[in-house]
Amino acid sequence: MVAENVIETHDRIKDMSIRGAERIAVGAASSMRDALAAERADDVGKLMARLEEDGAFLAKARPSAVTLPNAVNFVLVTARRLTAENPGPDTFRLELTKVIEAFIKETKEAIPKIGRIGARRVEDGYTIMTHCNSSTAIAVIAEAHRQGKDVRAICHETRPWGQGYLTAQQLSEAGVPTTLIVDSGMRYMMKKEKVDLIVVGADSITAHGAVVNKIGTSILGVCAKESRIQFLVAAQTLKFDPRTIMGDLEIIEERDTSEITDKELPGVQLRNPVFDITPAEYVDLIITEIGALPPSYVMNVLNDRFGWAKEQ
Ligand code: RUB
Repeated sequence: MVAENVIETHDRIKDMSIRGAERIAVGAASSMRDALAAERADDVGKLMARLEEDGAFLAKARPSAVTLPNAVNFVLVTARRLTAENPGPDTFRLELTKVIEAFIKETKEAIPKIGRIGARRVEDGYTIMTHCNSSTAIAVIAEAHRQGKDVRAICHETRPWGQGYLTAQQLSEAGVPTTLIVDSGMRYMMKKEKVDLIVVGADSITAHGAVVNKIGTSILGVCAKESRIQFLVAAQTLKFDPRTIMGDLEIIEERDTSEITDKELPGVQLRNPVFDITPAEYVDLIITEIGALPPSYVMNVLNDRFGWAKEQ
């Protein structure tokens, strides 16, 4: 049986009370750590079975959010490696908890680091456009402002959930002069306001450097290319999706259509895809905690950093 706290975290990820890729990863890893602490079994095999069952259940909560399976896999791969050393149950718990806590710390420190690296790409006087609510993209814009650069931001409403309202609020609270527009105004405002830079986040990034992010991001990419505006993606390497190495396609989540409207529309089919894919050729740089990378570099990171190619 899946641990109760894990079911609760799963449900909160699914209903979006836990949202945003970093919080999803931290939430998943912490719930596996807490379930391990609460498990009374005193044999490593049973503890491992607990982790495997909880992990498999958690990973299903949001199919497009790669940080979820990455966090779960990180815990499971580490746990499996530990069992190979034949530890006692106490050592197993202790060692695994230490590694999970280090993972959570590193994950939380990645965003301010990306903010500092990304801010190097922002010049004084820049108008920056962003989409949806990415804490990583916000970190870049807010850090540039904190460093004394005169920057302005334009955000999109981001239908149907309206995450752009959060972004506008957060940037404004950080002191950045911010404008909120409807999604369909992005191309008009890009030209009208002479946008200098686009910074968006990512839910996941494929081995070939394509970016999965909130629906509308790929339109922004096309508009940016048309206007020769640099398109930056701010995302930690935990978003790089190892599943795509062997040619698996990203799953695009479709959410309940009641999020779009509660109007009766007889005979009309409603669809609510919430992410889209921006091909690598629309992306200038991916700003990560290990530096600014061209999209073609993602495969090297998956290989060098996570050893994924070797694990396949
Ligand atoms: C959020 C979204 C964000 C990315 C990156 O969508 O698309 O751009 O998750 O966010 P949702 P961050 O609201 O559907 O989760 O940079 O904070 O990880």
